[in-house]
Amino acid sequence: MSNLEKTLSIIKPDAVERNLDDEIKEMFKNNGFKIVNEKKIQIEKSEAEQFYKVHETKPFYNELCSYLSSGPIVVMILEKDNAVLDNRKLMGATNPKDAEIGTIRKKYGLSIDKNSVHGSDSLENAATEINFFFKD
Ligand code: IDP
Ligand code: MG
Repeated sequence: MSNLEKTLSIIKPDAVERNLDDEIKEMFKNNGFKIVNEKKIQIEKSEAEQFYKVHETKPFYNELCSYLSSGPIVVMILEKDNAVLDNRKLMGATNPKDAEIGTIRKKYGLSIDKNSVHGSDSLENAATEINFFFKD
């Protein structure tokens, strides 16, 4: 039985800055994801604060929001069967040091904060995050 889902992916500033966006997009496509919408943008810090509101009590919140708004990012809607979980698997662990071989963060991540990609962590958050960046 198919379970087609959409999830939100962000190629973060550290990866866009190193011109890795095309390579990372290829990794998604090679793993069965369809990029149904995408845009390269730079967001305001206030928008990053809204996007990462779930983390507002964390000690790294301020740095995290400064970082996400520090340069261009590529925001994408990815679609495939079980897209939410499969994207999390392809991304790898939050800390690239803990990420498995073959994952995006293992291959490209620089550190726990500059870990190259964001991905929605649940179907519910995927819908919220898609709506955040792609209203209409
Ligand atoms: P996730 O991106 O794997 O879902 P979250 O725990 O949701 O990880 O954290 C959101 C983002 O916050 C991470 O991708 C990373 O950029 C940053 N982050 C998480 N933990 C730390 C930390 O301990 N120090 C600095 N930044 C962190
Ligand atoms: Mg998360």
